[in-house]
Amino acid sequence: MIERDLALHFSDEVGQALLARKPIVALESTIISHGLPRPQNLEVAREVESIVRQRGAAPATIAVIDGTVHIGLNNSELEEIASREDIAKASSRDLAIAVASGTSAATTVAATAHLAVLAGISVFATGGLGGVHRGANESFDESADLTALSTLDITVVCAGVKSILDVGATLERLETLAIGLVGFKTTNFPGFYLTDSGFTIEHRVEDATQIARICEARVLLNTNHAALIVANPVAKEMARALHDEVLTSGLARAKAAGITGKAVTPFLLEHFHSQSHGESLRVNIDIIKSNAALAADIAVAQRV
Ligand code: PSU
Ligand code: MN
Repeated sequence: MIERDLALHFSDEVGQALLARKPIVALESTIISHGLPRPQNLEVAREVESIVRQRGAAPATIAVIDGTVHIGLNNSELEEIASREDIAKASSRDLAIAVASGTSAATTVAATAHLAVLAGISVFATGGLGGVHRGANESFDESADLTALSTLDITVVCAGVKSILDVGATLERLETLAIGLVGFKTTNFPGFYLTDSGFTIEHRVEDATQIARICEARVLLNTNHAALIVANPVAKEMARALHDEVLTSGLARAKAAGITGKAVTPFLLEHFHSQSHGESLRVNIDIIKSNAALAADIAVAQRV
């Protein structure tokens, strides 16, 4: 049998934090390689890691580089993920194929959460979750993020889901899959670029300590077989009129171009970035920084 520590390569920082039982925050890499434009992607990835450190936790950005799963990236590895042309987008089903063939891949929420749990990390910060796409009743396009999170004991901080998705259907699927959901200081489910997607959620939490106590109760009640999602709205949302206009044109363009499968989400994100004159990028960066800070606070608030 392959030992866990032989299958995974830990950065010095994360390896030491695991041994010392110090707080750790997992960070996804698809947002770096496929979600943000260059060169800001590398800058943001570094800033996010430093925010996690300032709050007292170790950042563990997760990716597959030349067939090796990395839990925590050093400076040059982070640069590779941000700038190499051969970085694929890997969901959990793609991981073994990338490892066995020696290729490189950034990990989605599904793949990052899977590897974080394997590595013994229980808090994860991302930007937006994947979900049910509009028209999914015909296309069957539902992100593997949802089914992955239905089987993983991890707390995921995100800014809700983007309005490129069918938000209502995504919330219904979260309920069916028994994935926990709390709003951070709100009961309005955030719509990523927008603070309010128009959908209400049941539970509101006020601080990181309260979330850490919920995590403990989940263990006691054995309801921690599925993830807990913390929906954290961005402080200053995107201008609504611009958002709606770019969303409409993006959906139309994706349809006209016949974009399907794993290319849909990166296509729509790129459309937002190129058509919103920097506004979607500003919001996206704010989101990932704020989610990383909250995730670090949750990791620090957990009693070991
Ligand atoms: N949503 C965003 N930004 C992102 C993603 C989703 O607002 O960067 C990325 C995440 O890595 C997520 C993935 O896990 O896209 C979902 O892709 P798909 O819809 O193909 O499952
Ligand atoms: Mn999809």
